[in-house]
Amino acid sequence: MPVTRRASLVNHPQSGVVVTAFVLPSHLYQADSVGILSMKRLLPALLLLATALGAPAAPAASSTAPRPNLVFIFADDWGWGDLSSHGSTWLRTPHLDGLAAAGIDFGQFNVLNPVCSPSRTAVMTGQYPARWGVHQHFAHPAQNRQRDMPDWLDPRATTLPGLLRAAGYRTGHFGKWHLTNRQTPGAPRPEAYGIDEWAVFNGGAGWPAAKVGDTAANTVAFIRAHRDRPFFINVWLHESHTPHAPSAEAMERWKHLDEQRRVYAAVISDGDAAVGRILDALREAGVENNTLVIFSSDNGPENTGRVKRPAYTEGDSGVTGYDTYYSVGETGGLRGRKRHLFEGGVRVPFIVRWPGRAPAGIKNDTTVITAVDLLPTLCAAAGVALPDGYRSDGENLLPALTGRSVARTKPVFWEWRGGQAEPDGWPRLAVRDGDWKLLLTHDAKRVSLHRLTADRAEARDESAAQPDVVARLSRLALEWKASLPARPPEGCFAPADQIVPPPAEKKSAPRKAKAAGAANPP
Ligand SMILES: [Ca+2]
Repeated sequence: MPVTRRASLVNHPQSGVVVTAFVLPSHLYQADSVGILSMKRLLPALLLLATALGAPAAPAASSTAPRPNLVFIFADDWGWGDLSSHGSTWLRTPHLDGLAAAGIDFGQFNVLNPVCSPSRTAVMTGQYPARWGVHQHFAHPAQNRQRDMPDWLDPRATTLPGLLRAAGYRTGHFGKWHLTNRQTPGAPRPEAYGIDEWAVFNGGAGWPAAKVGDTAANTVAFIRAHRDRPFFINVWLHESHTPHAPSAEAMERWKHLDEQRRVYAAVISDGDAAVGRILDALREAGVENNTLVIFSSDNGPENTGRVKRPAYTEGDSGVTGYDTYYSVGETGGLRGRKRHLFEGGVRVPFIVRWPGRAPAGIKNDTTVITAVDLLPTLCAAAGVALPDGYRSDGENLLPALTGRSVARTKPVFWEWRGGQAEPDGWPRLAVRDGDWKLLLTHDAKRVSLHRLTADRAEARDESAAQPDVVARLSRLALEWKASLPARPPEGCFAPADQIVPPPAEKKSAPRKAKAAGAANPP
């Protein structure tokens, strides 16, 4: 399905003034045979004009309107540029492109950490992951100790599914979990975080492990079972994380590509197909028009491995497949990748489809929306009040999901404690306020300042020319850093006598199983 970009909300790079550009498909404004615009043709254009000028995109939901279902699809390591509708010249994502054509494609969505567990913690809690001591991915408990981390997300945290469940939603979680680790005994199960039904991989030690390839099917079954009540689903896809385990069908489709691109294109096709199956299920269940669907990714694309290794089985997910040599995802011109605070690591796709509320085919490049905004925004969409005493680090940006260009009021903060490989891994903190983003070391002695609205690629460091901006943003970042807890939360550690020492990773060992469906592994 071709993407039609009917209107774009763009930020003027020099003045910062929001201007509205119209790119109307020609059939909307072509004169008819007698030289007069027919009303049938003109009406869509007028509606579009009203929407773009900030008029309500659709009548506000009345008190009798059914509460919307919420489906949050979170891909893994899926780069901003890994969609054909984002300009990829070799990847094909017809279902995601169709989703964008039927909704809003946000150009400035940020996750709040460039790796998995902390990024997902921000989604679940609406708070910065460092507030819960989640600084990197949940690993073996011994490694978590070295990183000064808990072994799981503190179940005392207020969570998005927990709030929705308390308000009468049926909640499901299918696919990746990774709010603890497979080598971690004693971790609270998803019920402790507000999940009614789940089938996950990357869960805790001893949990029933779902197959990676069953994520869409499990989601579809949940939709069919709960079509008559409001529901919330986390769909946390495996694609395009390693080990890459493409289907035989997808591998056959892309056999004309070189082997690196073949595997990655097949993985992207499988992820896109999973989205398509879920969208089909919503339509077939008769709930498509009352369901808000979001597609996003937990961080930017994985760094491409230099050495081609044999297929292996990963300890965390139990998946057998191929390593990072095949991770050739793209950022769409953004600087950095996974594990970097530059935009390539933290700016990811964010597509919202909400029939009747979100206008179709809008591209919003002005609203800066982040992972911590999802809890307050989706609770607002569901009409669920936030509890007393809970304080989100994000804000309710629901108007943006109905087609308006909204300016956020809060700055955005990032922390990174992982590897510091040059040239893009060195920043330990980052802050964005308005157009400006500052990346800095913990002592602020090394900084890099970028005006993102004029320098999307973060190619020009303006710190020397803007000392006042550097000083202001450095102070903000260091004050935020000082506000974070010094220690991980109590009570979130595996019992020492139950911890099994980590096995050695067997990446080069002979393997019995092939990658799922990969009939002719490269
Ligand atoms: Ca990830």
